[in-house]
Amino acid sequence: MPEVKKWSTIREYKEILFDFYDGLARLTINRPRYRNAFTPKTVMEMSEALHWCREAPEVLVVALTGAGDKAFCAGGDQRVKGWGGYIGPDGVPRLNILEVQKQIRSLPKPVIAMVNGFAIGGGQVLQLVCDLSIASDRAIFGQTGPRVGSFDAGFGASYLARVVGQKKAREIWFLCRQYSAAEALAMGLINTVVPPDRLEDETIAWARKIMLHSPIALRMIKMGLNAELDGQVGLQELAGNATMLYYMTEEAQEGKNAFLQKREPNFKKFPKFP
Ligand code: S0N
Repeated sequence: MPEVKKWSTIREYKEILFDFYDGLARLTINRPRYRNAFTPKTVMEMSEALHWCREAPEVLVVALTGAGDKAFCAGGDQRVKGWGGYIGPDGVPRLNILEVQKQIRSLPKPVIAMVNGFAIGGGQVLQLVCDLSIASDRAIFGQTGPRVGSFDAGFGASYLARVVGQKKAREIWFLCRQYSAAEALAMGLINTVVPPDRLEDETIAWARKIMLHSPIALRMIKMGLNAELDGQVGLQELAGNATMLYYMTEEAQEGKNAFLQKREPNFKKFPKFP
């Protein structure tokens, strides 16, 4: 019997869908008319949803996808691109997708890109910064920046090069070609390829497998994998997680308790591992 999935809406938004099922939060860019290109408003909604995922203990894994069967995301909406960035309803030019990229990397839970179609431009970078990528065999990947007057020289270039190698990253950006899911898999850009009708089930299966594992081990390994690439910020994230673990020890509690009880701390009683 095929599993009946009862996705429940977490919150209503204008340009994204945000729902939950069995430990998995699903964030869907919901602009299929424009191949799920994002506007500043889409990005603000994504950012709020990701923040919610960070806070919610019931969310163990996050999936990012696009509405419909044609596109994951076609990058920034070129129709609202103005001087200095993408112009939202407030008239302010923004490149706020960069904040969302950082949020995905610092979220202490695995994020899986469920790539159902075109992942182009900033959409390709979005799938890239996710921890894992599962693609439909109809998915297409590529950058268009140099053709349409934009570029992402941050994660979109340097992290891409770490993932697929310098030569391939330069090819992707300089030639602005499109690559099939099979080609993306061969270059290590994604983790697996499935038929379109298997995409959701496969993502849920991967998420469930992850959910069996220690959340703290997962967050520490994610931060460790990021740390070297993200420089001081990566180190700060890793250190912050280490601090959280330290605060869970009696040794850390002893320091705080001694201060509050106006006595000298006794750290001698704690084990010293080699
Ligand atoms: C995705 C493509 C290949 C799909 O082709 P297909 O299936 O033939 O559909 P189309 O007929 O082309 O599209 C259907 C309708 O959707 C509209 N549309 C598609 N993509 C966009 C888009 N990005 N913006 C606005 N509209 C879009 C089409 O116009 C069409 O509408 P109608 O029916 O009215 O004609 C193909 O659509 C395609 O190539 N799309 C453009 C992809 C692209 O160039 N994206 C932008 C690339 N740049 C970025 O994403 C940069 C953003 C960014 O992340 C960033 C990061 C760091 C620093 C700077 C930036 C930055 O913003 O510059």
